[in-house]
Amino acid sequence: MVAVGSAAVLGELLAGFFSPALSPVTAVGGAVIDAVPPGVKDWAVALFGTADKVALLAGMALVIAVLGAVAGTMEYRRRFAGVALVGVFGLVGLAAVLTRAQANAAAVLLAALTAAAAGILLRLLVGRLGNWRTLPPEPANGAAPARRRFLQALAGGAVFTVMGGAVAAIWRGAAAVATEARSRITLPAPASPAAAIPAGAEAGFAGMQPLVTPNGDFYRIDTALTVPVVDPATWVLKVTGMVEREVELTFTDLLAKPLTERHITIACVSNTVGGDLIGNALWLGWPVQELLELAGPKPGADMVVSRSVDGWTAGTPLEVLQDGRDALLAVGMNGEPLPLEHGFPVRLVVPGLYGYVSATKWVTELNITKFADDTAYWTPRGWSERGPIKISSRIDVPRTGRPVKAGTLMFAGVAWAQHTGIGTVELRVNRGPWQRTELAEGISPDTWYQWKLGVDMTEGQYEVQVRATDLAGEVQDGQVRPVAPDGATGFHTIRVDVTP
Ligand SMILES: Nc1nc2c(c(=O)[nH]1)N[C@H]1C(S)=C(S)[C@@H](COP(=O)(O)O)O[C@H]1N2
Ligand SMILES: [Mo]
Repeated sequence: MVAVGSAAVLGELLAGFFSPALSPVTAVGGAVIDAVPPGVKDWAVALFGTADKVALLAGMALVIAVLGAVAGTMEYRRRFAGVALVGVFGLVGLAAVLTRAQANAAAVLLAALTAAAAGILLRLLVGRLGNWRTLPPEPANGAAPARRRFLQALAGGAVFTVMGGAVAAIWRGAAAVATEARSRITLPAPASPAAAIPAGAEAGFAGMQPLVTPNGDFYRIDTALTVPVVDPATWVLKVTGMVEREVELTFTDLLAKPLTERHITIACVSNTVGGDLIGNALWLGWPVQELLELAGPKPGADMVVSRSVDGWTAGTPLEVLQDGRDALLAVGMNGEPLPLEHGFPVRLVVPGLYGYVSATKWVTELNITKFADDTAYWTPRGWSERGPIKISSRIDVPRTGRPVKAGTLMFAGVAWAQHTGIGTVELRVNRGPWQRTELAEGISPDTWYQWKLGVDMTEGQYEVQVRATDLAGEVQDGQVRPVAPDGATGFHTIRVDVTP
């Protein structure tokens, strides 16, 4: 029981640390909830009422304890018999994780790790128990007696299970408050709905990413070791600093505002050429400009430092937030309240700026100030004060290094120049002439655009590059530069092996 309990607690602690969505216990519990017939569910709700989830968790703890006891007895009788039983349960757990909507590689890895830890700890503890029975009571070489070594390991595991379990439970409880609150939120209809996605904006090739990135696949970047948990009931946003009037806004205030809904592609400054730290979502939020009008920035102010509940900050040029673009105080992402990892309950989204200077998640303060007087989180750490997104493009199809058959090869990918929009995308083979690709109609200049081109190719090895030009006529920079201090440049280059 100690071995299996320690492993389960370890899994929960790791999940608490990285993301509540990774919890193996939550995944298995969720799978149980989905799997039980409606009759049993009704019965459980009738019996336990709102304590039904606690009852389920207690039930799972009981199953884990019984599993541990049985596996321990088997392992003591026959080496690896108990480990095998734990392995079988581990596989069942893995299957449960795979049925979850949030299932991803990290969740599967964590579940596998938990099961492996259970098996290893079981063997270790039972091994020591066996030594106690077989080794002489007082070893001649002066080592600790086997009995004491077993009891020490057992006590250590038990203490870890209890103390770690308490920490994990507190973490889970905090995350549960936000998760519950999130599930009760009904987002208002936008006063200004997003334009319909033009037919043909999505090429739909295998291997391409969808035009609108599902929340579960959206890249996540932040400095938060554990996802900040914010209860919308107590959330407030303060507008402070160089303003005529300080403003305080609650979540209820915010939802009552006329909201705007827009597709906006956000990107990370750490995205390497050809990388995937970029995603496009349908955001719902209140224009930051309207909030700024309420506060009335004083003359001389030129920066808005947005602060997260965990202290992280971004510095955004004030003029960018006032020039009429759809900079949003966002509450919704793809038709749902923001996921916890993406800033629940409120974050900023600013078309045209890298995330580190604009996209503050779990935002709680906007301080109106001057670039000369303040610096945001990443500025003293080697990143530029200003972070406009650079024109960029990517080849998604075919994948680099994967052999393809000679004939007409389809190339496809995305290009972005947020807030200006993409004018043309061109491809070149072996540094030959640039060939114009077929550019899909974009959703708006604030999003990425898809492109494609068929090229006749015979057997051989080729280097293929892509470059974009924005609607203002500016051509993507081909000079290879690293991500620091203000975003990578260079053409995405792939190698294509054409077989006969
Ligand atoms: N609170 C907070 N907000 C943050 C960050 C952070 O570290 N902390 N990182 C920013 C960076 S660098 C990026 S690229 C975007 C990523 O947003 P996403 O995780 O929703 O994709 O969030 C921004 N907002
Ligand atoms: Mo970023």
